[in-house]
Amino acid sequence: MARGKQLGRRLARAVAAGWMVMAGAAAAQQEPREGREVSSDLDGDGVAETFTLRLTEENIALLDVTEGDAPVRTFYDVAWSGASPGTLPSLELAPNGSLRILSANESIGRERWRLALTIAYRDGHYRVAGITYDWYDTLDLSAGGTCDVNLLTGSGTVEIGPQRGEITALGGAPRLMDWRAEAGREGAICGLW
Ligand SMILES: [Ca+2]
Repeated sequence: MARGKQLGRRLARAVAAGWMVMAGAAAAQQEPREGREVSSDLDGDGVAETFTLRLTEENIALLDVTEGDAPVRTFYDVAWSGASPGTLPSLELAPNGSLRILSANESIGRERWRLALTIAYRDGHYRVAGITYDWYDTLDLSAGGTCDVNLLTGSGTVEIGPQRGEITALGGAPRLMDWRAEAGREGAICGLW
């Protein structure tokens, strides 16, 4: 019952934050291809951009974008980065060619998590088109959950323990230039904090 109350509180907060909550269905998962550098023509001009993840000493990851030999842009703080295996961010391409920025803590403390940002190009900007956030507690296996939201359509699901809720995200897909990993925006989107 504690899990149900916990989910209820979280979903109530999601409603308070301007989200709609309904009984829900599953979201599709995508198969990864990992790396620190990937190429894809996200802006659709016929030439693939190269996306390179750069780790800093400040525990943040930068994303360099180039096309041909020309720099396009650097995005700052696109992902949290630790210093040990299980905490290092990476890039992959989704089957449809979208970029995914992966970060995680799978090695430190009991509160573990994984976050995938799906990046797409819409209306002249690289945008966070979707998020998938998973969390678990190594000492309390019932405390985990998953949240998957398509920010282009606004539809998503939150699962906590055996319970599932469908959420609708308002506000659209934020520009990647406005995203800051340290802000923990995924939790707000998912109604978790
Ligand atoms: Ca291009």
